[in-house]
Amino acid sequence: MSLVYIGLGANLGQPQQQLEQAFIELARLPNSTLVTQSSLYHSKPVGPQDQPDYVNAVALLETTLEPLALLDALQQLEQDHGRIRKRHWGERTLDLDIILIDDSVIESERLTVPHPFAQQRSFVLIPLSEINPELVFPNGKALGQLLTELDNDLIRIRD
Ligand code: A4P
Ligand code: MG
Repeated sequence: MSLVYIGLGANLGQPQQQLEQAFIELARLPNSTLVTQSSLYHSKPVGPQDQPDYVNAVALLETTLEPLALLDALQQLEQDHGRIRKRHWGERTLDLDIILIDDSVIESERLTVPHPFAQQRSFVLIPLSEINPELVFPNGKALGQLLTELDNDLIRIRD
């Protein structure tokens, strides 16, 4: 049984609805339980600036799926959302990134965990801190410390 943090992002179509739907689908993954979901946040695009703002969130999943089986399942969900990937760091209908799997460090062809950019991205760290403010990354960096080094440029979407 692993605890997995998943980053959700969308900036095409109806981003907010895409993420609400994605939470429902994550809860239905085989051998998995959706433990918690963060609030949704508006964030400015990181990468190319000529794309719409994003809606971002983080989910905590408990699962017995192996990491690559989980990646397959998440990529299938992205496909089901009609994801079109135009360019690196560019716009998308749904992006599901594996942020952390327990304290695991994975560096394989298809999967890098922790997600290589998670520690620099407020749109990952702020929702993460809502779920687990005490979290420490496998490299020993505390989430609380990382947050002090970043601008809080997110706007929380009220229910
Ligand atoms: N892959 C490796 N490690 C992982 C992992 N931990 N989780 C591989 C998920 N996938 C992982 O991903 C390309 C390949 O990465 C996958 O096939 C998988 O085998 P992708 O999402 O299909 O491709 P991409 O979009 O070209 O790149 P990437 O690196 O995933 O982009 P990011 O890092 O997801 O960034 N700005 C805001 N405000 N909010 C956002 O959510 N997102 C991006 C995309 C850019 N700017 C953003 C946001
Ligand atoms: Mg991705």
